[in-house]
Amino acid sequence: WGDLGHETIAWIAQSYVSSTTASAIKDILGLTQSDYMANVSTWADTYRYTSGGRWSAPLHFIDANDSPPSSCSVEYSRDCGSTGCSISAIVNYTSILLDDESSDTTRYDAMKFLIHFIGDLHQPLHDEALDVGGNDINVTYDGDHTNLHHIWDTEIVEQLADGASAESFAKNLTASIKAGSNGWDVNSWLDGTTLNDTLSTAITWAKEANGYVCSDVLSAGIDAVEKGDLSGSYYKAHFDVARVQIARAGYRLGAWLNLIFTGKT
Ligand code: DCM
Ligand code: DCM
Ligand code: DCM
Ligand code: ZN
Ligand code: ZN
Repeated sequence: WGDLGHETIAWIAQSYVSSTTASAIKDILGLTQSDYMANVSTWADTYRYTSGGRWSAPLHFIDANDSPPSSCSVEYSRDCGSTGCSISAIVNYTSILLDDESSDTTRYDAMKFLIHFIGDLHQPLHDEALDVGGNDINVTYDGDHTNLHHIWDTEIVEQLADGASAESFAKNLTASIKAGSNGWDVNSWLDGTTLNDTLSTAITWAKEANGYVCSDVLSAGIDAVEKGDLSGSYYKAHFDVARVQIARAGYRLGAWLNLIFTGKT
């Protein structure tokens, strides 16, 4: 996701963390301000473009080697890669936060990475290898020439927020989560979420996101998205996927941090 997506996810998570969890996060980050999570949610995207941070670039995604739109799947051993992926990163940074022996600086980076990578894991094209996660699929959006990955990271999310700040977009989505609007079955959003098995939890979340590559993102194939302007009927047909995935990411990030710091969601 772009900045708006990551910041919105962080604001949603902030409304689901307990006061004990919030204090622990603020302590690790050394922040006291109201936007303590949103404030660090995009750091990982700046860091990966620095020479010292280039190692972390593969941790933003998992390249599922499936065949959309006919077949979608994520297989950790097939897809994670020798330099790591979003799933191995979530496992690693969760274990650092759970370990009493971790140093303050290790925990600081782990917190910033975890806030970002749980977000990215929910962007369907961050769970897809085809055409470099859609980066090599040229599309037009609102008259601009861009690529399919970018419109799912940014343009679709911005159209959805309709000029709202991340904080107010998050308020809107949090209200929908509480009301179970949009047909959202929120009671099922933590199915398979367990601190006893971070790997299987992250795989469950990745498979769900990857499934949307077949059902929505590329449901009509590559040729179909290379034609026309996707800010019209394509947006209308698929914006609900971006919306539910941002809502789920925020809700799960909050629950996950509660599990880490209090043992309960
Ligand atoms: N980005 C950046 N610097 C660049 C290129 C892109 O900060 N040289 C940002 C733009 C998007 C974000 O990276 O907001 C997308 O990354 P991801 O989806 O991994 O969060
Ligand atoms: N990306 C991805 N899968 C890949 C490569 C990149 O999901 N195999 C994502 C990371 C950024 C965006 O695509 O959000 C652009 O990446 P880069 O700046 O590395 O080209
Ligand atoms: N959902 C949505 N938009 C979609 C697919 C699903 O808003 N395109 C919501 C409605 C469902 C929930 O997510 O209650 C779970 O959907 P699924 O079973 O398709 O994952
Ligand atoms: Zn991206
Ligand atoms: Zn990222």
